[in-house]
Amino acid sequence: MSRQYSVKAKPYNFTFDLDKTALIIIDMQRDFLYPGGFGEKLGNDVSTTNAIIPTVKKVLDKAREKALFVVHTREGHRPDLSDVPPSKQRRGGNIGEQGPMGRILVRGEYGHDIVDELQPIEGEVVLDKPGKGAFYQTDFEIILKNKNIETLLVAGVTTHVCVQTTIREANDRGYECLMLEDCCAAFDTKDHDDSIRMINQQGGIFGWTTRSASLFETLN
Ligand code: TIU
Repeated sequence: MSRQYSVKAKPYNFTFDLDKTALIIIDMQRDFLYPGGFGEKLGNDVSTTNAIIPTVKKVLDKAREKALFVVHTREGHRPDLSDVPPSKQRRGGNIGEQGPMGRILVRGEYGHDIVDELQPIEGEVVLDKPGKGAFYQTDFEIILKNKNIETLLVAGVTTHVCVQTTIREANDRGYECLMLEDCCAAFDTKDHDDSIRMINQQGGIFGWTTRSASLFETLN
């Protein structure tokens, strides 16, 4: 049976083969979704990022039902902070500090982990990344290659930082990306809306965007 689907999207319908598609969920970590974490320490209100958890969960459930390959990323660093670029530390100076959810953005801490609702299950990949993009200093590309993945459905936070960076990196490497608009969030909704336009403009310069309802219509 064919696993080829077409979903309503901007700038035009997105066609993909489920067997060559991965769902990538970017940085749905407590540090970005709950008060007291990295996101809030940078001066942001985390209510917008927190609000997408149920929608991302619905898409994750659908992906699991359809046996899609799922990758969860986590932004964070070694406990000795040896992989934090000094420039990142200077401009987000609280990495490694003790917060209410443990040391900020440090691997192994409670705040660094993915929220309970979206915890990975057996067979799903967890990708720890030190930067914004999922390809930078990780084994993401070799994993996608080994799994025969050509297209990425992209969810997570924040739209204008780690989501956009990852989509741009993927685009340069030849992957087709469909960003799931209501499964992504920025702290400021203007940054979110601007990012959507940047991705799908100029005939899909970086990829396609759609809402989860369109994906559910397609994958019913
Ligand atoms: N600051 C901000 O909007 N985001 C990040 O620092 N990382 C991610 O987007 N995950």
